[in-house]
Amino acid sequence: METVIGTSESNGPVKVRNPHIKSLSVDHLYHIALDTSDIDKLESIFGDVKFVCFGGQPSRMEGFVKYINKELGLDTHGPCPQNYAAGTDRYCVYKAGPVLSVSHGIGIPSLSIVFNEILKLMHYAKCRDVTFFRIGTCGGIGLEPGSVVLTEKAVDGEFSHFYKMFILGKRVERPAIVDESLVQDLEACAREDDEFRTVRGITMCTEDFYECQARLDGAFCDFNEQDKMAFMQTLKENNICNIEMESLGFLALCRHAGIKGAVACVTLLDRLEQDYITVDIPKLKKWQVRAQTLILRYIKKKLGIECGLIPSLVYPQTIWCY
Ligand code: R2B
Ligand code: URA
Repeated sequence: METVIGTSESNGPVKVRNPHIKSLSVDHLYHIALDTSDIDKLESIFGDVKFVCFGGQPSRMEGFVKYINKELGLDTHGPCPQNYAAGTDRYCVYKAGPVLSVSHGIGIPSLSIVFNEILKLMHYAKCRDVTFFRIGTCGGIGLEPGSVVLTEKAVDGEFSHFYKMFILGKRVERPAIVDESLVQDLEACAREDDEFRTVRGITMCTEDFYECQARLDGAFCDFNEQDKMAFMQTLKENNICNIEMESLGFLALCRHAGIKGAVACVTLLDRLEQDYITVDIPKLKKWQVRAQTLILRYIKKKLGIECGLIPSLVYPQTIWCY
């Protein structure tokens, strides 16, 4: 089994690990409703992307792109997010300067489809040194709701950090390796005076929201409160501090693609206390911005904005609405 430590070196050009791609006259990125019939156009629109931020919900990712636009000073002509995947309602794809904001739906299968197509898009657009983030929500274990968790290791329900899939009838395992220095850099983006805690920890990634996350309130349940609490205790003993549904696939895909990737999720509830998410909408919106804020600070640092550089000088090719 491979045990490779994550690296933080820049990735260079975005590559696809598929020799057959070259022979396609037009590649249809079906689920994001884009194709390669005009590759120059793809490059002119997306060629400056350096950060791809994935999150579950389209509306959240639209909100995120507006936030980035504002914070990077790109919206002086008024907020005008264009959904480049408007030809489909499967996913959304927005752009603000060097940042792409993409929805991935729920679970690894949904994430993996849009990941494949966005990776190809970045490749065709000749992007270089791109970092991927998943900015999401999760259930915390013994953490105050509204905390931000940076995944230092993702594991499945058996506590294995291998993402398993079946290809041509064979089981293939790909390790979900976190880029340690990226996690450290993100951790350094937390501030003492933040009104929320940022922690790093192990994330359990499940195939389901209910039974696999030990919930007693799904349509199916063959265990009781005691069993559930015993399992929560096991999670704690294994230093697992949050549960969600994409981190394992996301980190394994990033590593397989040679892309630096990290996962930052806000906890919506403490699973030691409850199963049902009771947070009201205004609070939920406020909490969701927390993980986004951390990523924004990282992006600003990388762009040198905190050093006083003007964004439009860093990214002269920024265009407001394509
Ligand atoms: C967190 O929240 C979603 C389930 O409600 C899922 O996408 C996840 O990982
Ligand atoms: N997302 C999950 O997958 N689980 C939770 O408990 C909350 C959000």
